[in-house]
Amino acid sequence: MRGRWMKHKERLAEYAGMVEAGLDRLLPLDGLRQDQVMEAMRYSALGGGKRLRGAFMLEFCRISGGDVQAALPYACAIEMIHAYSLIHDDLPCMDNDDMRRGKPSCHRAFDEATALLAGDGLLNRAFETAVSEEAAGRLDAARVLRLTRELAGAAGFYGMIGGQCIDLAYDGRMPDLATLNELIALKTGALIRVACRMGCIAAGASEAQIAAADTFAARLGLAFQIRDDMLDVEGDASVLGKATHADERQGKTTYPALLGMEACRQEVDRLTGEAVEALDQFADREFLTELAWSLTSRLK
Ligand code: GRG
Repeated sequence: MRGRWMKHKERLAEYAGMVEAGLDRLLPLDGLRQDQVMEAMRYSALGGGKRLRGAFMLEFCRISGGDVQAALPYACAIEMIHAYSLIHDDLPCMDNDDMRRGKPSCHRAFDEATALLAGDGLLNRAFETAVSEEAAGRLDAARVLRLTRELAGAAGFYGMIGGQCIDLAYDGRMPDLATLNELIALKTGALIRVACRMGCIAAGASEAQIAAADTFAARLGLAFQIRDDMLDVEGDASVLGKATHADERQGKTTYPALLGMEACRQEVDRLTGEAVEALDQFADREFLTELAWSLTSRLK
């Protein structure tokens, strides 16, 4: 089991390397007057992060028989949106976190105004990338349209931003489990779901396969957030690259607070099992299966 995962780790590293190189190229420093913001965009988007969303997109594309190189700009676009959400999430008006990915958060390394603009810059650059000649030139127009529409929906009011809105609305109040599940399905789940869906869409997979990828990601997204909440309680800040006990300090309702740690552990396993079952639609599912199970005991 462990040996198999070591083999798959190499594929994850390969995908991460592809995304990193893509982001480096798509976020160039051109000697412009406004380069301070591009520096902040690069600071937050490059050199860190597990690249799980990008890897999910590329792997679903591969196992659906698609061209991984053609999907790469979209994987980079998803990671740009993820990086933007982390920059804004760390701002004093949101979670007010000083550390991210083992270094000062963007507004700490630069300043608040630059961090705000860097987040906005990454969000816009993601969509510029999605419809760029490089991306759109390799896929037919209907696929480009659907990929871009799905990405916009998942990042927006009906997706990730919607989740953040519900989160803010419950500041100082305790949501019940159903509300917390709904909030997390949007805030964390929407981007993970769209990454998996987009991999299938880029490859021209069947609607049944897109639905299966969606179910995999919805279950995994929830398990991922529960594990994230657990790491805030029992994780090591130096491994995590950010402060622990931040949820408690901010009075946030988390899964450990609602369920307790042991029930969280069981939920992570149960949801991951359900996620893996949904992969039945795909013949070549070993990497995603191993990756999903490895996330149940992740330390960062
Ligand atoms: C428009 C102000 C404004 C905000 C954008 C902030 C925001 C909307 C949404 C918050 C989204 C968010 C931070 C969700 C948390 C999801 C989560 C568990 C992130 C950590 O993901 P990892 O572990 O991170 O994959 P790495 O660093 O590995 O990429």
